[in-house]
Amino acid sequence: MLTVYSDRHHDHDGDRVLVFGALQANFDRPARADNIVGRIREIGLGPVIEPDDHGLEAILKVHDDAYVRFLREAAAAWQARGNAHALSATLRAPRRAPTSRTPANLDLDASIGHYLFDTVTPLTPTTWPAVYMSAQVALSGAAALRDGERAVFSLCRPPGHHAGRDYGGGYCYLNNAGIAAQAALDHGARRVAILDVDYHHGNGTQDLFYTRDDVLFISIHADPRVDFPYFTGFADETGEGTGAGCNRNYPLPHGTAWPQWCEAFEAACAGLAAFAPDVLVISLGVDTYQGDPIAQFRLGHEHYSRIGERLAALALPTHFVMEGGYALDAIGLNVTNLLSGFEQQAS
Ligand code: Q9C
Ligand code: ZN
Repeated sequence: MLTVYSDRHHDHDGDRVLVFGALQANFDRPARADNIVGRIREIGLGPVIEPDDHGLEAILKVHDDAYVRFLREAAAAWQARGNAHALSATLRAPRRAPTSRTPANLDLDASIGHYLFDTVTPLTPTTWPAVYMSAQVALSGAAALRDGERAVFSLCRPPGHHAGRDYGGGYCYLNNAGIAAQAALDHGARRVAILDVDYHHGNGTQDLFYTRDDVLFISIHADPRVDFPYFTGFADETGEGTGAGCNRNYPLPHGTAWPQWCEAFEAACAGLAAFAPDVLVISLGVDTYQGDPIAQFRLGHEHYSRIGERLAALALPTHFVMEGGYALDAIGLNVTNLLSGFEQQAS
């Protein structure tokens, strides 16, 4: 399988983040992507190519202008005031404010609270180049699929599925999977399905496509009553207006092991097949692994092979887009097991 990858993710390294008032190591480390690409090269999964630059326009199909400007400029403005450490959120808007106005002139207090919904998503002066390149990795994966690849792996970092049209959070800034899905539609696909298997609900992706019927979004994740992102991912969120019925959530309890995960996965696969999309995008998180330091599911290495095999049986052009996974010693194996399982079944 073809992998699209750029070393530029190293530019994003907000090493310490605020958790419950204390500075802690950021779980989104550059080593995550390094270990995955290392393992891909080690087992010879296939060629690893650099992304092309598909420009900002494809990003702005999915994201708000002012939000993108904030991502590009806020950290430099912060540094120009003499701050060396990364900028991160400090406030949030109170409920029932009469409007959700865009803060004027990049006022930093207001902007950071308006655009970033948690304190674990820091902005450094070089976050933007990394985030931009991560989106270009996904756009290049989408282009390779159009050029006839059966399946492509976009090794994105930073991840994207918690980012919405005008906000970021949960280590995410631009929604790479959403950008790739929209690019597929803009190049002639009539329907795209996105299956999100990351441990956390893909709140940003759900939000991007919630009122649309050209994108089916299905997510299997930890019950939002007990885990991040807490406020979305419930089973009764099924889409609105034209998008009614085109959003499906499978929340599962802490401690979920393979049989229970697989049951939700089988239901999701049936939904994907019935939708008959032209392209399938997989938001590929492997934080469902039993050894993940921030998650509470119990999948083992071998289960990722089963997931890959089952996805290949859907017989759809498939675009894997990297999301979460924080067990540094296992992330490469889990990802390559899934992609190899897919390849073996597909061939
Ligand atoms: N004690 C993704 O997997 N919560 N994002 C961190 C640390 C945020 C996960 C709490 C989890 C974000 C892409
Ligand atoms: Zn996750």
